[in-house]
Amino acid sequence: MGNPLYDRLFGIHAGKDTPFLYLPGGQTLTHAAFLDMASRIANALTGFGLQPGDRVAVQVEKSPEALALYAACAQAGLIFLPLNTAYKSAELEYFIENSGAALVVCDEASTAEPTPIAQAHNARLETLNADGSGSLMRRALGMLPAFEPARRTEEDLAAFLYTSGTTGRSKGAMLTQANLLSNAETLVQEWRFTRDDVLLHALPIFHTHGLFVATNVILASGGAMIFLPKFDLEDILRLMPQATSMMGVPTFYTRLLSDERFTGDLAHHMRLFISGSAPLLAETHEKFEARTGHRILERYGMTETNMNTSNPYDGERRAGTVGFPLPDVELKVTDPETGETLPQGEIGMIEVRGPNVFEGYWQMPEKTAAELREDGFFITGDLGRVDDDGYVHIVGRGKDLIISGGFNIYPKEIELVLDDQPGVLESAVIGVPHPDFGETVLGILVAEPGQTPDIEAIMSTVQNELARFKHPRELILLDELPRNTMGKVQKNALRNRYKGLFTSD
Ligand code: MLC
Ligand code: AMP
Repeated sequence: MGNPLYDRLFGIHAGKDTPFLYLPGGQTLTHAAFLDMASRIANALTGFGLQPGDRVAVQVEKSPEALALYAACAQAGLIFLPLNTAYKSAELEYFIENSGAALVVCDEASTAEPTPIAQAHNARLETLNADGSGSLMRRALGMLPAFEPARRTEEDLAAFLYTSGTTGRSKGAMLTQANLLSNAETLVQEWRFTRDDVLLHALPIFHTHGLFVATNVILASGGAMIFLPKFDLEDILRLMPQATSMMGVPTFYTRLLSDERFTGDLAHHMRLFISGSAPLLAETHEKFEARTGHRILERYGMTETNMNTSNPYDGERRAGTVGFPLPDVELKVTDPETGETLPQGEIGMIEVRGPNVFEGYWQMPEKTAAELREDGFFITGDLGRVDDDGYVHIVGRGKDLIISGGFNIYPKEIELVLDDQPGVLESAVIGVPHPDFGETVLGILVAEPGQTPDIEAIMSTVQNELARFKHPRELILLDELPRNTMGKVQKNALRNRYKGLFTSD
C-alpha cells in the first residue's frame, strides 16, 4: 500500500546524489542528503510518541531543516501545519488549540510565548532555528538516517493550512495527499518542469505558493531550488543567472522592474517566470515583457484548492487573465444568489471542482457546508468571468479580503480588535492600492460620542495582538461611516475616497 505522498515526492529520489537545494552561502544539499535529514527527523518525531494523523504545528524560519520537517511529517504520516512566522501569541494559541496539535516547533528565541500555550494544550514543544540548530535537530542527529514510511493512502490528510475568514476566525483547511499530489503532478506537466530545472525559491514555505506549488513541483520533477530565506532583491539579481525559473507574487515582479540592473541579459538563462497569489497588473506584465522578452505566466489558486487555472505554457499568456482551468479542474461561474450557472461571458462567482479541492475545514461542518457544495464544487469567493476564448478573468472578490504582498488579510479580524479599543464606537478596515504590496490596510475609526480615541495607543495594541502584515498603515478618524439604505457600511465608497492615499496618481 505504501505512502503515496512520500513515495511520489520524496522516496523517488532515494540514493540520488543530484543537487536538490542550493543555499545562499554556496553549499549544496543533494536529494539523498535531504532524505537522510528527513528520516532522522521522522525517527525523532515517532520517538516523541507521535502517531499517524497527529498534527505538527510549525512556526519557524525558512531553512533546509524546516523543509525536511515537512518531508518527515509525510514520511511518518503526520499532518504538517505550517504557520506564518509573523503570527503573534494570541494568533498562535488559536491555531494550537483549534488543531489540537501534538507537537509545536518554534524558534528557540521565541519560546517564551509558545511554552505556556503548548503546556496548556498538552502539546510537546521543540525548537528549530534558522541555522538548523535547536532541540529538534539535536535529537534528530542522534537518529538513524533511515525510516520505514508510515502506511497511508491518498485519502489520508497530509496538511492543515489555516486561512482566515470573513467572520474573523481562521479555519483549518484539510488537505489530503491526493490534493497535493494531483496538483503537483499536473503542474509539472503544464509548466514543463524537468530534472534540469533550477527554481529561484524566495517565497515563504508556510503557504500554498512556496510549499505546495514551488516545492512540490520541484520534488515531483526531480529538479533543484536555489533556496533563499526570503525575497532579497540583491540575492535575486545575483543568483538569477544560475536559475531556469522563478515563482513569485506580483510584488517580486514590481520590485525587479524597479531596479535598472534587472535586464533581459540577466534573465537570459531563464525559461519561465510564474506569478500568482494576487492579481498581476496588465501593466506589470507588459513592462516585464518589454524589459526581458519574457511573458510572465499567471495562474490562480487558493489555500483550499491549490491551483485552479493557469495561462498556457505554449499558447498565448494573456495579461490580466489567469488562463484556463487545469486538466481535471472543472470551473463554472454562477449567480452568487441562486448558485445557477451563468452563460459564458457573464460575471459571477467562480466555483471549482476537482482532485485539488480540499476535504473541508477542520471541525467546522457549518463553514464547510457553506462553501463546499455537496456535489463537490467549492465556492471560491472570487468574482470572475470566462471570455470567448476560454480565458478566466478575476474581476473582483465577493469576500471582504485584502491581499497585501500575497498575504491574505480579512478586515473583520482587525475590525474586531479596533472596535474593542477605548473611545471607539465602530471601525471599517479596507484595502487601498499600494505601489509595493499591491494593496495595503487602512483603518477607519468612528469615535464614541464625546470621546477622542488615542490613535497611537490603538496602533500599539494592534501591533501587540496582530501579525505585522495585518497592521493598518494608517488609522483615520471619521465622524461616521458611509452606509446604504439597509444600514450596511459602504466599503466601496471608502475605498474610492482613499484610493490615492499611497499612490502618486
Ligand atoms: C512584509 N511586511 C509586509 C508584508 N511582508 N507588510 C504587508 N504585507 C506584506 N506582504 C512587513 C515587514 O514585516 C516589514 O515590517 C515591512 O512590511 C516591510 O518589509 P519588507 O522588507 O519590504 O518586506 P519583505 O520581507 O521584503 O516581504 C515582502 C514580500 C513578502 C512581498 C517579499 O511579504 C512575501 O514573500 N510575500 C509572499 C507571500 C506569499 O507567499 N503568499 C502566498 C499565499 S498562498 P517593518 O515593521 O519592518 O516595517 C496563496 C495561494 C496562491 O495565496 O494562489 O498562491
Ligand atoms: P489564499 O487563501 O491565501 O490561498 O488566497 C487565495 C486568494 O488569492 C484567491 O481566492 C484569490 O482571491 C487570490 N488570488 C490568487 N491568485 C490570484 C491571481 N492570479 N489573480 C488574482 N487573485 C488571485
